[in-house]
Amino acid sequence: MKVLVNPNKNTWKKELERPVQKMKEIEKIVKPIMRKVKRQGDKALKKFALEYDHVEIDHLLVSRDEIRMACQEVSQELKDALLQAKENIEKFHQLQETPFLITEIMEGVTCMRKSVPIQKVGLYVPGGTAPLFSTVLMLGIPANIAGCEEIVLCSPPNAEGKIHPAILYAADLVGINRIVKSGGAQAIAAMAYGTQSVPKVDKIFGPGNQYVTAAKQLATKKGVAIDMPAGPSEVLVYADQSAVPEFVAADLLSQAEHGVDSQVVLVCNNQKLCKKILKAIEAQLETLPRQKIAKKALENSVAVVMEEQEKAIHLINEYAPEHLIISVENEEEVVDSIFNAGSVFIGNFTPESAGDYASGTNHTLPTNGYAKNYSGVSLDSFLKKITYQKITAEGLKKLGPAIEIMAENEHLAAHKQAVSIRLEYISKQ
Ligand code: HSO
Ligand code: ZN
Repeated sequence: MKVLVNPNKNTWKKELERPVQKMKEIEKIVKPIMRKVKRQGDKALKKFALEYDHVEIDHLLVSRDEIRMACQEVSQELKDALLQAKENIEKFHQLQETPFLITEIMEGVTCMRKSVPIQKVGLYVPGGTAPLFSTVLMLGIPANIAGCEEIVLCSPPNAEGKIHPAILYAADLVGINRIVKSGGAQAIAAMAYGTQSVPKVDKIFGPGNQYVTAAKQLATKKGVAIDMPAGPSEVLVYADQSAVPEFVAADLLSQAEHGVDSQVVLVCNNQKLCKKILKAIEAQLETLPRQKIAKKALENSVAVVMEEQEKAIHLINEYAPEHLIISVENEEEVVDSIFNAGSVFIGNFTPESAGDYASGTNHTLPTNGYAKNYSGVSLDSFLKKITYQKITAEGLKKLGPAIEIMAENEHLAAHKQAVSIRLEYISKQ
């Protein structure tokens, strides 16, 4: 982990650069995969399962029997934990519901707004080195609360042609019954175009590797929406003397273990504390089963000693971390000055893992600086808002002249006429 002491503002961008993603090269691989899925549907999905997952898949859809068996394989303690997480995530996302909005904006002119669910959504859950069954809850629960009519989940099969039992159990827990054994860019293509087993969806959600991300981005060109441009996980911890170095180290490592391309950033207010935290990282690293991955991620990572708090806050807002942990004495003041972060964790006893799994907030968050202009996934991500209006004759008499004059000045005579013709009619009544 490189250490910077009071770095000058004009060096921040360079010094805190995230590991680069070679999008153009990846697109070259992803485009033909997507084309094949578009043309051959299920047949292509099976072919790619053989090629990339090294397994022959007869039935792409997971059967009821497979789900039943998976439920038996999951331990009771994990089931209990998942239930606790589900309860909290459900509570927090239910509270995000907004009421139907109706107002008489002026006499005779009523405006309304209603949330309606996106009808068909596709959820992608990566397999790979860590089975992220928590993501099933983070996406499935708000999709259910929103009332999405069709929810399809794609996840890659393992060498035995199975999806991890905890992923299947979590999917069953949130009532998702169309689960497809397909991963990577081909799964995204299937949800974007539709195949015999996979319905074409309106919006695709979920994290994934660079191929999945590229496929999601290409899907947007075909009229499918996506949750956000996703990238590798990241965390920034802002600490002062009130922080516990061992806690900070553990939090940094918790994100570093996600992948070799993850990035973690430490910002602290003095060199002594920085040294203590780096030492704690070294010690804890030795005990981690995924230390190889975490070590690689630490090579892309930075510790910044920033003595002035104002500058530290400026740097945090410029970096716009996916996760921000604030472990400083004047936490409230600092929290209030943060504008760019996906999700914020406050105080010594709020590890980021809490939000990753079970506290209730969503863990699908903007990475790679997108926290400057994107929100994380929430109930809203599964809804659209439709506006309505109803104007009475009296209302049009009052509002009509303003519309007419605006239309005239935009040189749009037909717009004006749509009002004038009615006003004339009303005046003859
Ligand atoms: N930290 C990840 C989510 C996750 N962590 C799932 C563990 N499981 C999102 O950035
Ligand atoms: Zn995590």
